[in-house]
Amino acid sequence: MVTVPMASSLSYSSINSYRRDGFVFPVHVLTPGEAAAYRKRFEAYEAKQGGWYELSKGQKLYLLQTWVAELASHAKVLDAVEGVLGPNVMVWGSSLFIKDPGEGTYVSWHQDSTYWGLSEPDVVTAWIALSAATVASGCMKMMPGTHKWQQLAHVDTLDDKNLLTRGQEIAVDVNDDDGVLVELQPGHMSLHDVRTVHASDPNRSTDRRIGVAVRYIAPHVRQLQAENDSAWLVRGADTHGNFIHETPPKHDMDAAAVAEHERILKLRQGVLYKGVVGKPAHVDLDIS
Ligand SMILES: O=C(O)CCC(=O)C(=O)O
Repeated sequence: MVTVPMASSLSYSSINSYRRDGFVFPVHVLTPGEAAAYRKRFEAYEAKQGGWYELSKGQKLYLLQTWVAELASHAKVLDAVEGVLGPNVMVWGSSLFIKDPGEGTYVSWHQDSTYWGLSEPDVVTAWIALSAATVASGCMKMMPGTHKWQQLAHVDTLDDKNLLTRGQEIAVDVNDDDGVLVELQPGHMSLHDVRTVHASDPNRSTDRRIGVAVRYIAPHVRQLQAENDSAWLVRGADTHGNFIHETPPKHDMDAAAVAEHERILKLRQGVLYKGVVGKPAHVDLDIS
């Protein structure tokens, strides 16, 4: 039995599931109409930008795009995150996970913690669906209980169909059939622990699969691989001062935000690609 933090919207049984399995879903955070409006804003950004894949796989877009900042600090998202992380919550990162029908992109079995350089597993991802994530469209698959394992060894595949930064894959065999299929309707989200082993298959449906993954940390977490890491305080207080504070943009792509995003992304890429052999084609910044 666990106690539910006062402000959390998650029930006892949802928090128990998260603690037992390392993930919980579906959590209803947006109405279908709100999800459709966010999708429209994403697709307008994409059209203007010439593709979401630019700007390093859409990492930390909450520093450039107000719609991502709104999602990352959305009260309903934070009410649920608080249930598993506690009252003080910082956004450490965000990524877009888009799979277009027929393009064959996928995500290999991995633990998020592998290259993030973070000191503790008090890190949770909110994966917010802006279109239907189904078995056909390649929803995520989670291995229950694997968040209790230690950090596993991974190999970098650098496969360009793999949506992960280094195409990293766990170096142990898992039985695909043991994975729980995390199907989500637009406006629903899942929460998963930074050590939970997960993956996803290619999109074989006729619509795009659009997910916004926001990475939240508790303030006592530290960055072990870099001097100057940064995060955005979205709830409660920064009780430890381990991260430089970020601020979201006033307007989409405002000039100061673009410069700051580039500076911060370069530091972050130094962490995510540390020790990688061969620079992946999608890394658009000089990380040397
Ligand atoms: O979107 C996917 O299929 C995988 C996402 C993922 O690996 C993550 O959010 O940690």
